[in-house]
Amino acid sequence: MTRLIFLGPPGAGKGTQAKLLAEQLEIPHISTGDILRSAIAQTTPLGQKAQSYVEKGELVPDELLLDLVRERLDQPDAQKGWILDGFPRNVSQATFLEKLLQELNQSFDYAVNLDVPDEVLIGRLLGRGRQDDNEQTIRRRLEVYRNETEPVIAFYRERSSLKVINGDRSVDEVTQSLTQIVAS
Ligand code: B4P
Repeated sequence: MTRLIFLGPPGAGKGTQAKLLAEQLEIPHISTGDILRSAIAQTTPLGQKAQSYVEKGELVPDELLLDLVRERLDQPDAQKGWILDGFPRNVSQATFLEKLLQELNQSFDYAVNLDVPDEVLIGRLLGRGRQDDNEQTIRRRLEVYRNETEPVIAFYRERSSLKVINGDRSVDEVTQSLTQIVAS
């Protein structure tokens, strides 16, 4: 049973790696970014509330995400493992997740931080060209990452659950490192 939390700055390759690994391990890839983008595309009530935050590179308010993550991790397919990609994004989400996993009687193996220098991140995101990948929004996302998400790395380090991987390598090389962590 594998349960992993993927951390890392925007463009670090969380989504790319989580998708590959989840397919390989036949477990769900749960991406809060994907859930929000799909809600925005379908103009659901969640999407309408989240859109302006995502477009500006801000974090969507916690109250829009917490119940959603609770329901998703309680689904039958999540009982055989999962990769959580993009959640938690701040310490309050990390604290929530810690309590939620206790409640659901689940644990996790590691929080994995994909480490990539800023200049590489900006190049990748501009190359991808998603709606929220313009230069101004990317800079804001990086700033939000430093202020809100980096403390989450310390949160997991203090709990001895953190693994750091160099994400500034080819997709295959990063996947290999992740596969080794899963096997360890
Ligand atoms: P996310 O969807 O989580 O996206 P991301 O951080 O931008 O990207 P990721 O790291 O997954 O990069 P990817 O693999 O795609 O968040 C988007 C927004 O949603 C946030 O700004 C926020 O507003 C909101 N949100 C999400 N979760 C939230 C939460 N919990 N709370 C509040 N708000 C939340 O890779 C990027 C590019 O790099 C791709 O083009 C890829 O092909 C390329 N790439 C990947 N790996 C590579 C490699 N090894 N070498 C070269 N290129 C590579």
